[in-house]
Amino acid sequence: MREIRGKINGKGLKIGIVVAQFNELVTEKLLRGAVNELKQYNVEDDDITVAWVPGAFEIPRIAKKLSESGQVDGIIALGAVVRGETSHFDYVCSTSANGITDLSLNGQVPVMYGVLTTENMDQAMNRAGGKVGNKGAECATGVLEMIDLEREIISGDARA
Ligand code: INI
Repeated sequence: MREIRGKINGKGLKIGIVVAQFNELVTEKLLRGAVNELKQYNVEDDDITVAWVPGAFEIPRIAKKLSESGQVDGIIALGAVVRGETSHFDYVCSTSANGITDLSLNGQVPVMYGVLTTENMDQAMNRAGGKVGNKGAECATGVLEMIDLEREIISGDARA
């Protein structure tokens, strides 16, 4: 049996983070969680690019530009869509998720989905460093794991 698991080591890696300004109270906590975790795993401050977009709807376009730029090894998308605050919750959620999924499958580098979709602000805050952890931090270890996993598969090292 061949089992492959990506290593979580950010040394020398460049990471792009696309973060929504909408519900910034939540998203800045997701961002802080992601950045702290990346640094914990040896990503240099200078190797982190943070791009702020207006809302979750705009994330896929800018994430695509970053992916195509060749400037990053992986991307983290961060946002917070809260049902209580919008009548077009489902639309914003699905367009954002579909765009990020498309980029994840067809783009140049791994992409992590750190867009919270919750019924209310409490649930969002709980997932942004509260009772249920920090989705930004989860995405940080996840992107490092994905980058290594992909490299192992592409290089064939996994077969060694
Ligand atoms: N954008 C979010 O990131 N979260 C939300 O909860 C939200 N609500 O509630 O509407 C939201 N809307 C803005 C949207 O993402 C776009 O920025 C806007 O429609 C302009 O294109």
